[in-house]
Amino acid sequence: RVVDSPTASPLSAIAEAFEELSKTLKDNKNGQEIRLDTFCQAASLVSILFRCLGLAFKFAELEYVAKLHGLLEASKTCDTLKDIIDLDVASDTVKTSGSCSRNLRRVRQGLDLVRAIFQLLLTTDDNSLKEVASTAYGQVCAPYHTWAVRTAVYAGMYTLPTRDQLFMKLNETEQSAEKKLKRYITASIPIIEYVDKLYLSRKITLDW
Ligand code: 1PZ
Repeated sequence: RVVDSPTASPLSAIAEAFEELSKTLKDNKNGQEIRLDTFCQAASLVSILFRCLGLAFKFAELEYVAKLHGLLEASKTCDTLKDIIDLDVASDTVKTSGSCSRNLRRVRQGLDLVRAIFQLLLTTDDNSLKEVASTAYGQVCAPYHTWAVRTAVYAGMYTLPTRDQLFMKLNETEQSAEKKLKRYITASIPIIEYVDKLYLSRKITLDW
């Protein structure tokens, strides 16, 4: 099968990777488990988006990549997302800084932020990304971030590229991007819900 190269069309690569992941949730023969290594591969494609945002979001990229790296290391010994939560539950380290369950929670928030940004991009044609990005961040991530991080992120919003510039960097036009944004939204929602259920079904609340 021919797969779009991530450099030629980052959005296609992202949409495709998440569609593959969400398929495993429908596929009963896997017992509907998501593999940690496959999850990390898909999630790592998202960091391409950061590189289109400029230097102000470099720190966000480094943060995101660090969490993913922790999960990737764990994938050498843990097969599935469920395994890392079970291990952290057993050692009472679910919320411990740097633990896999905590890193997974952070990566999940990043994926949901991208989902929210994509959804808002479909509802407006404002050429500034500031409103879209601020609204999405305020809904999805800000409640869980410290005051210092929130302040830095909102300040960084003034340095975002325009919508035109973003699509150009992604090798997209308005028309070509629309379908791919929708594909990611549709595919990511069940994955995000699945990750949340891993915590909730173990009586871990999601207020962190
Ligand atoms: C096209 C519009 C672009 C909008 C850009 C919006 C960018 C928001 C950036 C959010 C930065 C958060 C940076 C630091 C967060 C840290 O507080 C936590 C600490 O976790 P801990 O160590 O306490 O467990 N780190 C994270 O949450 C991991 C990083 C998440 C960044 C995800 C953003 C993904 C967005 C991609 C947008 C293209």
